[in-house]
Amino acid sequence: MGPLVFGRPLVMGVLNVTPDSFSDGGRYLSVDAALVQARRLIGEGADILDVGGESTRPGAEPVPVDEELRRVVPVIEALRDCGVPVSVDTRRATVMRAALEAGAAILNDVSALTADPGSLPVAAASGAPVVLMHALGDPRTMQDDPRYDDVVGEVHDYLAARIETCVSAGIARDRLIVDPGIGFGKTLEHNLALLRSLGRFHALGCPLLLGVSRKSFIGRLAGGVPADARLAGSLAGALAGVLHGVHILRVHDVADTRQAIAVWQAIFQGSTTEGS
Ligand code: HH2
Repeated sequence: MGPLVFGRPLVMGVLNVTPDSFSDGGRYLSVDAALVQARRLIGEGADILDVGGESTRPGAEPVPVDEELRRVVPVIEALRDCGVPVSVDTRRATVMRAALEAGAAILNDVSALTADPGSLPVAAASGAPVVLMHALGDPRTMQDDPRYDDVVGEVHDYLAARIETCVSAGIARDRLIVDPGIGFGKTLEHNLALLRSLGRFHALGCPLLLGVSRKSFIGRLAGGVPADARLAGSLAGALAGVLHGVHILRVHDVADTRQAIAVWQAIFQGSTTEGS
């Protein structure tokens, strides 16, 4: 696919084909159940579907590569003609390659192509857009007392360095998308500082992706509500992203997010194109 086009923030619908994802684990494990959910997300207005076969929630154990392949490849294959681009949420080169062959159009790597030495060449050869996300450490340990002197500056500089590494490896700059990685090796205060300063990441010159949907910092701010009761907080976080001009919102609740964006844009940008 060509570079993504951004008239309004695009909505990336989350499709976790995992038994243990923090908010929807176990719901879409069979191909049929995943496809029902995919169709629902598309019907609700998803611009991209993000298919993942390995939970990256804090404390999650890695799954064997064969198991990750078994989970995501048939679903991506079945979504080949679904009408929206599919991204694959993986840290593994083998899964990236298989997903691209099955029809995935975007690579989404929460390790910013650092977890697997094979991923940089696969991404470069693919010509696909790549999401580079910041994480401090890996999911097993990332929430064990994460520390920064200046979280916004350090996340910015990390992403800047990853962009340069990717460009040197042959990935065109206009294929790169950056993401501060809310919840990935960050305390509540770190997450809030990043959300307040998202605008600073535009200096990186790449589209910005934000994932706040149902994350635990929302539970912390809302009296410990479980993941499936965090819609209102998720929308508040998403609108913070819209305020700061993010290009892609990664969400579980597509219709609600589209509605929030439409109202926001009508108020602040005078855009009342229904459903656009
Ligand atoms: N968050 C999660 C997974 N992948 N990718 C990007 N680019 N940005 C994110 O913020 C992000 C991501 C975690 O959410 P989820 O997929 O719902 O949970 P789990 O990792 O438990 O499957």
